[in-house]
Amino acid sequence: MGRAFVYVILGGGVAAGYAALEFTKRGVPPGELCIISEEPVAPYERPALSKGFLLPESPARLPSFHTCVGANEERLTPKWYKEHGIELVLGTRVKSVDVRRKKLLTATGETISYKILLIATGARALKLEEFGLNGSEAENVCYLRDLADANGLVNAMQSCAGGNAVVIGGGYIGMECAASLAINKINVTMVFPEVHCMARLFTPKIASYYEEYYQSKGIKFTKGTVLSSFEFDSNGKVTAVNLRDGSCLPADLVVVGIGIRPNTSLFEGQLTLEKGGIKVNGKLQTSIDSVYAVGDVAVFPVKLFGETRRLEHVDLARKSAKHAVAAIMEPEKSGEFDYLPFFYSRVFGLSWQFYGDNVGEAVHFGDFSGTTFGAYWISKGHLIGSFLEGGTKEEYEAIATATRLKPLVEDLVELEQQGLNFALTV
Ligand code: FAD
Ligand code: NAD
Ligand code: ISD
Repeated sequence: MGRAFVYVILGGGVAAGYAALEFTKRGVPPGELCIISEEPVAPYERPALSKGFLLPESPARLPSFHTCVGANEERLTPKWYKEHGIELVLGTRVKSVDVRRKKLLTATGETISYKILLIATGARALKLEEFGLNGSEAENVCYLRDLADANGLVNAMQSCAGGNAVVIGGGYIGMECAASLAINKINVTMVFPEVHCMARLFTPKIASYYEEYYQSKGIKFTKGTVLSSFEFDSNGKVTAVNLRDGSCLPADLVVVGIGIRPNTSLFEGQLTLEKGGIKVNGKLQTSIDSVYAVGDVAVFPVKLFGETRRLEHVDLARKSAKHAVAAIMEPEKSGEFDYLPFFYSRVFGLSWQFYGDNVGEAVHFGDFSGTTFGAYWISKGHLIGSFLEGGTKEEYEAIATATRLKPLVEDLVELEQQGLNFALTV
């Protein structure tokens, strides 16, 4: 015997919180919806963990950043779920799913059945061990994916005041954690294999702006190499980081951000997987009609690009969750998901937004020695991606609108001269 629900959300992260809000907006009756999460707390805005949560003064703490405050919606506290008759099964890992029988088995031995399953299992941080290294278990080696990791990082930072941190990885976690560590007065060296930071998105010109800004805050860069091993003390704490280029960096703290893997393993052999994620259609529905997937784990059709993608960003988690619930609750009224990819970050006093796709030729604009600059990406004669640092709300809206329109661009020199005005007047 076990419990039975009409709707079950598997995973209790960003997408789960936004899906719950949408279910209630669409009138889900009390007792019909359940969220099962391995995390011990109700869904929260994960982006806060590398930003407000790590501040030395007045840091963000739950309950202040439960979903759905990140999109200026209601804040869904545990009390909210109770009042809406939504069952929160927290601190509980689902260890198997049978999509034909529509049943889940939890690690606590409970069977939970559903009519409709919404998969929102997100992703896990890649470990050094997966690259043939060891040391992840040392108490001063930190990853950052969930609240437990963030608490561990805060503790590690507190025992390392004025000391040395090595940040492994030059992506989002690397950049945001390096900034937070510097704000906490820790000496930071970033190590990554590429020639510049944020290689998946930034052009060399954009990257050099951020690298110079970081250097002005005391952050050092060791580029074009990777970790080869750690030195440990007799308590198993890391004391230094050996790099493949032969250099050695002293370390009181190591933060690792070397990418993620979507949590798909429960569904291997049961659902169609593609590009490392769970394949869904324009209704966010998987290869089994009663199962939907959203957020980091979903590979979905991006109509704008005419191909499927998996994206690892919070806006997608929020919007795909909302669309999936609309498709579940009112299938006849809901259309195909038509998503404009949107990424952003905030570090120190900097803030950027990106819309669309970063393929083709990049055309830079604005003042790279000042505070507002950007880039457009032109592919097959059309503008298909836009990046802006230091914009106003109206300017960000303008680059988003322009990117969605995919306007024809005949003269790249003229586009460069027009800069932001191109988006503002398109
Ligand atoms: P998640 O939020 O990861 O939630 C997945 C949930 O599923 C978790 O609660 C997990 O415990 C649970 N789960 C997984 N497997 C099981 C299981 N078997 N049983 C039970 N529960 C399970 N994106 C941006 O666009 N901007 C940002 O500034 C930004 N900052 C970020 C900062 C950090 C530190 C991190 C880690 C990510 C950040 N992101 C940011 C990315 C963004 O947070 C993710 O894209 C988003 O959280 C994805 O939402 P999700 O619901 O798909 O997955
Ligand atoms: P990432 O993919 O952004 O960056 C991974 C980085 O790891 C690469 O840039 C590379 O420099 C480095 N790397 C890869 N293999 C390595 C190796 N063997 N040794 C050393 N370095 C190596 O991933 P992340 O920074 O770990 O971020 C994790 C997830 O969190 C992503 O999904 C990301 O989108 C999300 N996140 C997003 C934001 C944001 O959107 N503002 C902020 C934080 C986290
Ligand atoms: O999108 C976000 C983001 O970047 C955060 O820090 O949501 C959070 C919230 O603003 C919650 O504090």
